[in-house]
Amino acid sequence: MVFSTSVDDFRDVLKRSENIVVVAGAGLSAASGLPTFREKGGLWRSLETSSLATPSSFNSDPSLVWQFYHHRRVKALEASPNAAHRVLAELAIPSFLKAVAPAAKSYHLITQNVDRLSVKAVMDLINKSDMNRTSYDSDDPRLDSVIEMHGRLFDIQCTSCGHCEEDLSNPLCPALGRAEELRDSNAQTSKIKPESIVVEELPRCRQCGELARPGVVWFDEKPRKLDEINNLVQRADLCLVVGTSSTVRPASGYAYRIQRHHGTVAVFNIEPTPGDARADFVFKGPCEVELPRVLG
Ligand code: BJW
Ligand code: ZN
Repeated sequence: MVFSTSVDDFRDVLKRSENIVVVAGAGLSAASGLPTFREKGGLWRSLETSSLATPSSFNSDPSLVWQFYHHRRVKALEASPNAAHRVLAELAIPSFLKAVAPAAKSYHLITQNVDRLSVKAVMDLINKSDMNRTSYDSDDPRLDSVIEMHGRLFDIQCTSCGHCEEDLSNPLCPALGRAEELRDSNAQTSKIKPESIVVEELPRCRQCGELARPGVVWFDEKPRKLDEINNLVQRADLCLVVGTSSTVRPASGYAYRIQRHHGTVAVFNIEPTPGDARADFVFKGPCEVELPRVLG
């Protein structure tokens, strides 16, 4: 199939679309200063994601894996939503959605990202539009449009009792704070392996005191909200694939599934992806530029 790059043709499709989903990956947050997983040099200390983001890596070296996630937490805490997060967040507000997609009945952003920036972008918009509001309500239905299928970087999950809670503190525990300082001072020497922290000094569960882990989804684990996602994919007639290499299942298969029942697929990426050959539209370039340009 030869894909189109026509903005006008895409907008015609958007105007007719009823159930819209976005499938997003790390490229969505690249302009917020958060590195992607599969870019040159790796995400952290030249280690592959596949050697850190697995239950077996955590079981054999929880100190190493916690230091990786602590570093990611610090970066994500400092980051703000970019223009791509903001334009996608607008679609979560019914009046904005109707302006670009008058036939739309539903809109959902299925994100593989754990940085919370898509939720933050929606919260920022809600706070801006509701003048009297000083803080957001986490039960606001407009936030349900963001589905964080690989969990959340700021959730701390017990390895024993399963208790899970959000913790935005930095550092999460003194030992991780010290290790991050040491990492910064050794940055020039680019040490591959950090100092080891004893398990007792790593984050512990507030309920039962056992070792806690980051509340994210690692390889071989079940992604969150799969039933809800499958229902959305089943009925979607337009799918925007934004900033993902489309190499990790099950997210990598959603666009094809939507296309199989005659939905339209539009890819937004700076690089060619495995899905381009089958896509209906490809908008090559930074999504923080292309999404605002194309969605208007
Ligand atoms: C820009 C840009 C800009 C840059 N603008 N674009 C063998 C074969 C096939 C599959 C498997 C297999 N063995 C096992 C599997 C399944 C496995 C899998 O898919 N593995 C493959 C790697 C082979 N999947 C799983 O295990 C998943 N679970 C599962 O399938 O469970 C089944 C199940 C069902 C029911 C019950 C029980 C079980 C779980 C996958 C979990 C992935 N976890 C991670 C870590 C999350 C926590 C963390 O953040 O640390 O998720 S790995 C990592 O990859 C992370 C990401 O979400 C995910 C996807 O990466 P993403 O987002 O696409 O990033 P990149 O870096 O790859 O791409 C960035 C893109 O952006 C690039 O294309 C750039 O060009 C682009 N870009 N700047 C636009 N400005
Ligand atoms: Zn516990």
